[in-house]
Amino acid sequence: MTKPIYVLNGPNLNRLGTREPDVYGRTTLAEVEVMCREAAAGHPIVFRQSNREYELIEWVHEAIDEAGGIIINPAAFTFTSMALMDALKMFPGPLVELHISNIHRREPIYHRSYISPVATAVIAGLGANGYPTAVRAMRELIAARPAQSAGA
Ligand code: CA2
Repeated sequence: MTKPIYVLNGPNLNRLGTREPDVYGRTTLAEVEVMCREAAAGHPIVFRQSNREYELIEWVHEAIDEAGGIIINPAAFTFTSMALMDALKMFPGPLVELHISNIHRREPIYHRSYISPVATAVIAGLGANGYPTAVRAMRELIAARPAQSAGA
């Protein structure tokens, strides 16, 4: 059975494409979801967004049992949430932290990610194209892993 790739999106990303187009572009989150499904080429995708830290943590717990890989744009929780970092640390598969903007070119408050130290890879600054890039990279990361035995 092919385990899905979970693509999780944090607070305010449901408003993508509606403001600050110079930083975040004009692509909406619904369009990003379509881009992810195209890049997945049939690999199942679970695509979700929440403004609640609790809900994102619950989805990471769900992914520990269900997902082959996690791509997460934690948005502002990147810089604040040790709880989300603790949950992601428990995920045994590949984890890609994703940002639309290059957070390292921005103000110093955007430079210290709680998530990067527990991520397999980080993608930042490719705009909305970072999402399909992450999905393609995730398919390769999953394919490169040895098959998991039942119960492992
Ligand atoms: O570049 C990214 O993807 C971010 O994760 C987006 C976060 C920001 O806090 C991170 O530093 C970088 C914020 C997203 C704010 O949501 C918006 C939604 C629509 C338009 C503008 C912002």
